[in-house]
Amino acid sequence: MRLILLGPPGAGKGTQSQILVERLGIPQLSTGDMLRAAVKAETEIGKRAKAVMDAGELVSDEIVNAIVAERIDQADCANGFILDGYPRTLVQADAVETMLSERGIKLDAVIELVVDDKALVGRILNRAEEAKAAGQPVRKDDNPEVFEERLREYYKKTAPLIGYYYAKGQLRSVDGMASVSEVTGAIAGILGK
Ligand code: B4P
Repeated sequence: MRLILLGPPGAGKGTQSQILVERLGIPQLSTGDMLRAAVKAETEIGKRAKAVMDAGELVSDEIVNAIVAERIDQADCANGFILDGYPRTLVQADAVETMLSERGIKLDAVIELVVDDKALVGRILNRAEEAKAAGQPVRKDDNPEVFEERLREYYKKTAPLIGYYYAKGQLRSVDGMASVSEVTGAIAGILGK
């Protein structure tokens, strides 16, 4: 099973991916998590990505494509994977196609989580509040100003992927405004799992 989860920031891609990992027994490949790990470890990629992520912009296609290409060749991806937050640009979508065809594998589904902008901001601010209350670090990009930029980037660079996958007949849309378990149920229905 090879899946792409598509949607604006805060739509629940990470939340659903974590649940699907358990259900499907395949790994979650979150480019956001991979980049945050690189920032934390202060690798070369991390140093280049930090300011871009803190500003709510997208990290370069070159960097992101390289980390995903390396990751999907690892043993735990042999039976499938969930791409969470990748691809996010048309250049990345082309890269996915090349990566898969070079390895003789194909996508099973592209699932779009549809959530309105107001709810997205609420979720992001809520996550920041919860982290603060639990004494955990708050993500630098989880604040109203940076979130606005993340949303702008989404509409400019990522939203065109909806038409791209629709035209290929691969897009399935799910109401991401529903509860976490209802969203999971809708995804499971699409996947027949
Ligand atoms: P990501 O880490 O992908 O962050 P995200 O879009 O905010 O996450 P997501 O949609 O997964 O939301 P979540 O489930 O956490 O990206 C961060 C940054 O990394 C980007 O801005 C960019 O700089 C960089 N980056 C990552 N990938 C890249 C790429 N491919 N190319 C270039 N740059 C890239 O949910 C958010 C909140 O909502 C949580 O608190 C959750 O509990 C809540 N929630 C989830 N589902 C809910 C529901 N159904 N109802 C109510 N609340 C819900």
